[in-house]
Amino acid sequence: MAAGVVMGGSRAPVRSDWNRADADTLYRLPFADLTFQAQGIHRDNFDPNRVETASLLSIKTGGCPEDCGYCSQSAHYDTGLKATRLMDHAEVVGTAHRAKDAGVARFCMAAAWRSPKDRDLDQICSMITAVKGIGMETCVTLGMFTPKQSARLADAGLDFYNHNIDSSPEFYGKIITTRTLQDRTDTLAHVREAGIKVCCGGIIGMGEHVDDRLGMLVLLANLPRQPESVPINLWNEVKGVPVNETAERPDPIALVRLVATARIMMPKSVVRLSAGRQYVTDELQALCLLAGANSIFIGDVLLTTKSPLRDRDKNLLERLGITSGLT
Ligand code: SAM
Ligand code: DTB
Ligand code: SF4
Repeated sequence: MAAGVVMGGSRAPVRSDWNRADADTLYRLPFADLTFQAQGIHRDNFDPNRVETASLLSIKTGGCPEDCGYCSQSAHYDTGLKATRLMDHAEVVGTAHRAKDAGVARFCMAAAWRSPKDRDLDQICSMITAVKGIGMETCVTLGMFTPKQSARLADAGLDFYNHNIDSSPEFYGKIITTRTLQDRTDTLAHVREAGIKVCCGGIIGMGEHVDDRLGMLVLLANLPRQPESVPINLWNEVKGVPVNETAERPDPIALVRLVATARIMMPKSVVRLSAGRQYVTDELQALCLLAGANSIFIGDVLLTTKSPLRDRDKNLLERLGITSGLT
């Protein structure tokens, strides 16, 4: 097969033997060839006129023992964020109800933990069961955990677990020292063993090189099974964290190239434009959607930082003729 050419088709096998040279060849194709190929693969596997929606809630904010250099919630940095305790069950379910009424499909609950304690898990499991009970897809992101803990989440009815690898193996150690990438992939394996779907992606714009972004895609695409959901976050500016010193907003065309490359390498995964969309123009979002992105977070706050207003998203999707279920 010629360099940069990948077979499409919904029945084409999903490759798990990607290397950086393959990813780089795709990424550097002439823009029209790259986006045409990505759009073809997208159409083979998804409705190109549909975007999935998810909303986020920080159920336990700040005071995190991990030292992730990009995060407002790490206790290692002075970001001015006030730490909170685990949110009350009724408040979580009430927020999920409002998201459901607004037409959002998935509710993602996030906690600033290195890993959950068993007694916290009791409360989380009852939140999952309640949110599932109102007819929403459920996702949680709680840090690392054991096979036994993942089985409990599965029993509670959890659909997705979000656990990002965040960057390339080389860059990982430059932004986080309190855990390793191996810790991360171990938890992903526990999630899979419990039969929970995986949501795993990363952040760009922290000062990493294009090669790190491609290294991250290679790692994701070569996991024993590709993640069902791949969030691509643009680093959301946070004062007081180390990444503030190195961050560089990615070139808009580089973002589209990365989305298209992700779409081609992971043809059946939902690719989510996640944090940082407030920095992105409507035109650039439209290009990313054409290149194969098909999910967004809805709501004016993500966990601790901003996102575009829901009305702006609704208006953009309407102008593009994209169905999302938003009311
Ligand atoms: N503590 C858990 C963990 O790290 O797995 C769950 C919550 S953590 C906030 C979830 C993800 O949010 C991180 O893996 C990272 O990809 C993303 N994230 C955190 N801070 C961010 C920022 N300032 N901009 C963009 N993404 C960010
Ligand atoms: C993901 O990849 N992005 C979301 C979700 N998974 C949990 C989180 C984005 C956080 C942005 C920074 C903040 O708001 O604190
Ligand atoms: Fe803690 Fe997660 Fe933030 Fe890292 S990304 S500091 S683990 S909340």
